[in-house]
Amino acid sequence: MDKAEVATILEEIATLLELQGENPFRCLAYTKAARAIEQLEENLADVVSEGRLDAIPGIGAALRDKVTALVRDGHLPFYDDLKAKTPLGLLQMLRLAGMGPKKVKALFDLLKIDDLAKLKAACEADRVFGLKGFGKKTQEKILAGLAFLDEAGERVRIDTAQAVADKVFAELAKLPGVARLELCGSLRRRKETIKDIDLLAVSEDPTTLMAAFVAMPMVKNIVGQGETKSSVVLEAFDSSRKRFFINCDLRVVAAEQFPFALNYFTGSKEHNVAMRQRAIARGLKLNEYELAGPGKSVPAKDEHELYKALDLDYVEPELRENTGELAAAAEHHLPKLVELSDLVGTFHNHTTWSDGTNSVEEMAKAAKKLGLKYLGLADHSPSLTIANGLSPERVRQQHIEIDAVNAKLKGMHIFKGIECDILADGALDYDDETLATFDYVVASVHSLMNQPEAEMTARILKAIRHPSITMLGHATGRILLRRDGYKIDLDKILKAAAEHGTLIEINASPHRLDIDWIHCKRAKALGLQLVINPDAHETAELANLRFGIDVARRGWLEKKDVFNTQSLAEVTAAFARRK
Ligand code: DGT
Ligand code: CA
Ligand code: ZN
Repeated sequence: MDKAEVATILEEIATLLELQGENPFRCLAYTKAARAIEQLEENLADVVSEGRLDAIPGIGAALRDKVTALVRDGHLPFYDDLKAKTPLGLLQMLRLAGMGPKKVKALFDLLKIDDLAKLKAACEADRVFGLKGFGKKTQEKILAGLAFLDEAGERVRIDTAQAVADKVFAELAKLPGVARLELCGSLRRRKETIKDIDLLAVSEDPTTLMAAFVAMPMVKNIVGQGETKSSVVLEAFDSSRKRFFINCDLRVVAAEQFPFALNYFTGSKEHNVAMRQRAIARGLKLNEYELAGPGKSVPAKDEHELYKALDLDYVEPELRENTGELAAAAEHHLPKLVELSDLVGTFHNHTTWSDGTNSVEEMAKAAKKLGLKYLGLADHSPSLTIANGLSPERVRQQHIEIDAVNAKLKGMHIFKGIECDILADGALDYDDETLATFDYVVASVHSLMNQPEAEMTARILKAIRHPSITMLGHATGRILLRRDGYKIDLDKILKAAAEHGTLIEINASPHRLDIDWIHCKRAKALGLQLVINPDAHETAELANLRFGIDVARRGWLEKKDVFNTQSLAEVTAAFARRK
């Protein structure tokens, strides 16, 4: 385990101990130790192996042994026991805004509340208000938090779900006798948010597989365990170290059923219904186990053969939303979807010049390592003061640095870009003279996001028509599971972009995925090109390009529809033409 993981667990222990009503000083010791480990400048594994943990202030003998166990063995029985004896309901209550361990414990001690349903009932009956430490406001806040959970249906972002699924695969793929193991459901279709993880396996020994599945360390609750289906609640932490829970179902089928089950459990439900109707129209019956005609079963060794049996071309999982894919498959008109390996470079990225955490050179080297040939840097403009936006003078200095790195680096070209704010009235955040010094300009809205629709639409239209603008960044401004986009007439904006040759970004940050896949389809129909940008604020986030590819594929985009599949020479020429 690395520093961050150890620190997370120590903080967790502090929380769990507090829930148990442990003495505050003991809890605080874990919090302090977590901070000390997190701020350690050296490699934690080295400190442990050289026996120097004791030298860190705040780490005594007991903590030393626990940290050592975490680093060496990757787990700690003391923590596992603590987790196991804490009910799921209490942990779910902790996730509500404003609810710390003290409050959760008080509700449990005083009102015997140990799950969300009881909490809701108590708030509605006005029994929480009036307890020590609980005002009217707190009670309202709890109810609002519960309502939000209901509405969001406890979905998680695709990156969060993917990280959990990767761990499950690592646990199960190593088991003997597992012939197939595949992801199904929304995660296989690469939807932007995920309710639960669906897995499908073929195994010679389902009993052992199921036993291993429910015994995984991440399992918080076993919902059901059987030979053909088991269901568990997994506990994990997202990238901002917030605890979350996600259901995971594992089904085991016979090898000959696999293609049918894979197809069924991949969905979407609407796609399945359309498939079944098509089978019926051919006198066949399709379900999760087989395709069958009167008195005979129609075999398929994989999904390709299943589609073929229904006179269809193979439909990629990302397209299975019943938005015309079956008609296109029947007429051999399906798009050849863009792939991650088609991307040659990308344009919307930040460095330490504004609010990024890596330098120009570090970003360029990381991009090269990913196999890209060019990287566009687009730091923030002056009005974004909290993000340390660049004044015209700092723009000039940054350009000198970029020239120097470009002269040094082989096989990687850095483009000089900027993420220029679209001001409240649609004006840009630099004078024309400064704008002319960039290779390209990403225009984005970051302020006054609740303008009325007509005003916001006019504001963005004005920017799109500005001759210096190359692309529109995160067009709707949505943050997944947190806030809706600005009120805009997106269709008007897409039409204007088509008219002026402005590119539309697919912001590949898994927090945004903006514009949405459904709008990609519309943009493509209008003849627009899109550009996939990770909006990376650190080197690791360049890899978020893969989530942008997911959106593009769900939006039926081909290589030619994506601007940054072009070579360095082509992009250079395109920028020169625009100027
Ligand atoms: P999610 O979990 O909400 O992110 O989305 P999915 O698509 O993973 O939905 P889920 O987990 O409820 O079900 C997995 C797949 O199983 C779904 O995509 C299609 C199939 N399925 C589930 N329920 C039904 C149903 O009532 N009818 C049909 N035809 N298929 C279903
Ligand atoms: Ca699912
Ligand atoms: Zn931005």
